[in-house]
Amino acid sequence: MALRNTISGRISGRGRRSMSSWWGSVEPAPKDPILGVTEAFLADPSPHKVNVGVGAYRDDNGKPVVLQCVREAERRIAGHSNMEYLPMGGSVKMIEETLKLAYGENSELIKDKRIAAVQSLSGTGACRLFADFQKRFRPDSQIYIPVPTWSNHHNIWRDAQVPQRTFHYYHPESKGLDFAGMMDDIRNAPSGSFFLLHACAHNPTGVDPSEEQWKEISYQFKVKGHFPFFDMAYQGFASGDPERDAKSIRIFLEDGHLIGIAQSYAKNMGLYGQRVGCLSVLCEDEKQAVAVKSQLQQLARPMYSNPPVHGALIVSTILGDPDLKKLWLKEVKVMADRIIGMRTALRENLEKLGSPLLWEHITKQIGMFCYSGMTPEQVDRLTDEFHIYMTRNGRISMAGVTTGNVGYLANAIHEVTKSA
Ligand code: PLA
Repeated sequence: MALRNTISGRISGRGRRSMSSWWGSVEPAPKDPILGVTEAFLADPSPHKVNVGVGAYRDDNGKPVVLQCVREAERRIAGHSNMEYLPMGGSVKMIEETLKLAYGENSELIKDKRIAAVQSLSGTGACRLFADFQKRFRPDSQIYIPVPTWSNHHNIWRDAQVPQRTFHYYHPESKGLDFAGMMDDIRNAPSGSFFLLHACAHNPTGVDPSEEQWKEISYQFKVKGHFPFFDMAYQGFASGDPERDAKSIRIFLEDGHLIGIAQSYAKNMGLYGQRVGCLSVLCEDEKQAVAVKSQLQQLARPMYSNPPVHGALIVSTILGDPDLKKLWLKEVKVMADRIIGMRTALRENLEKLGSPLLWEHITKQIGMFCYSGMTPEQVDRLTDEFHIYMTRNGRISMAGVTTGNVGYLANAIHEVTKSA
């Protein structure tokens, strides 16, 4: 007893100091510009509050949606499937169906086994796995990222320690694509550069190149020998038809590019929290694809070992059954159409209020988001005075707009922008 007292007495001063200094230098992290908005929304007690921050689809009553095809798949899975580990690369059946959506139902590339693909932790995990792969095997490379882009792209490639460059994408005055600027940047980048492209429904701008423009982009990539990495987080949300939304990728495939794709079922199947997606890398031949896949698995193993099984089962159950797949396609279209309807309603409401600004871009832009052109200060006023929550870059998640809140939203936007 006496001895213990003596020892603890001797070390206590120093021990206490070092214990308190373990994390003494850790400062609070800045709030995430997107998910931080949800946190602030949840903390607001106002009954009038509206969340058009994160891109999460809501029905016209503002409620989260579980698709009927998902409910039916869950019913079929329950009590039947076991919960064993998936292989490191994930569910073979899920990947098979997922590749068909991106590369085409009858793709020769799939038949020739030229695609290295692994199930990923949704779209974010696919991007991160690719960034880590890029760093490991092309350690001196950089990534060209559009301005603007989904904010997390910057974090992903930063944490993978891949240096970032940017390329022109959005033209603030026209509120459309800065095609000339983009093409210049593609031409001026060192040959063999990596480029991040949004396959469809660009986040946050809602501005996509036209088919003709994609063809020109693909041509210039060929000339320069660039590597296109497609983030396809919204397949189906642009046009309502996943097949049509894969057009950009198909154009690049026709031109014979070797590409990478991040796919996500968060939005188009409403599987946000299930974290199910796919990373694929198109290779020169089967042998290369086998090698690349083994290395992707090697990256996954010490990070999370293998991906979650439930979401993969849902996806493979739906896409493996023609009737359920048909139902899914119908439900994707319903979601896309409701968003398009809300674009029209928001624009019409603003025009009816006599807004001095032009709001044509609300209906011209595509996908989940409207890049409104509002300033951070105007967004702050929306939040402070009207309890409307959105990202400070002026992005409105149209998926959170409903018949019930569109009038309130339009009125508030009019109030903060009318004297601009
Ligand atoms: N890529 C893009 C372009 C995205 O917009 C998102 C999600 C992802 C990838 C990743 O999605 P996943 O990992 O859930 O599959 N963007 C959201 C959510 C919807 C977020 O920020 O995480 C957004 O509000 O922008």
